Amino acid sequence: MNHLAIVKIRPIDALIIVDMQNDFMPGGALPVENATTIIPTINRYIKVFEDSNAVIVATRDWHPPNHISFNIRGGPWPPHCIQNTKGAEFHPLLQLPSNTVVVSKAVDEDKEAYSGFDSTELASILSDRGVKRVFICGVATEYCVRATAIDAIRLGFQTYILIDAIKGINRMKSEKTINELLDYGAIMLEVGDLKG
Ligand code: VGL
Ligand code: ZN
Repeated sequence: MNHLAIVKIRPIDALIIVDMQNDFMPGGALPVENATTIIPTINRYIKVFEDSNAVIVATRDWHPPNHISFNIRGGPWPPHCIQNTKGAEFHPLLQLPSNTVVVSKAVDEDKEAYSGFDSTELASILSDRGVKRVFICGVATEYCVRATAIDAIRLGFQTYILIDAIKGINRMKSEKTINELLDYGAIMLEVGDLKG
């Protein structure tokens, strides 16, 4: 961001695209305002990581119809990202390569899971591939991006937040999240800071 450094992407880096699903886009069941505006930038990141033979992960919220986070069960959210529905599909303009690692989370009807690492194979997939650094983008900044980043840091990955490719639900909470993640040791990057 300060253009003090250019980060060169290597095969042992991973791009983690968080929850870029129809239900989180404008018109969806749980829309994040302006979420589609980050898609062209995410596609630029995808191109850089693909050209560098790096790992590309897409997480998805993948709830059963009676998930504990839904209002009908006393949770905070309207029903969203229900398994095998249109709303749970990735946005059609997202240019995911065919070898993208898709990680489904919050699949247990009695357990909320905001982090892509929570009860998934993500940590072992990354360590199997020798990944040391993760680069996180997607939605929502203060929920699933936040939780995924905190877990990544705790697991020992050098963690970069792609600041021009995240969107939050609440602006103040999102800003607070950025400061919190900086305190935890995350590094903020934008697409111009990367080199393929
Ligand atoms: C998310 C709210 C509910 C997210 C998922 O992807 O940030 N937010 N479920
Ligand atoms: Zn959810």
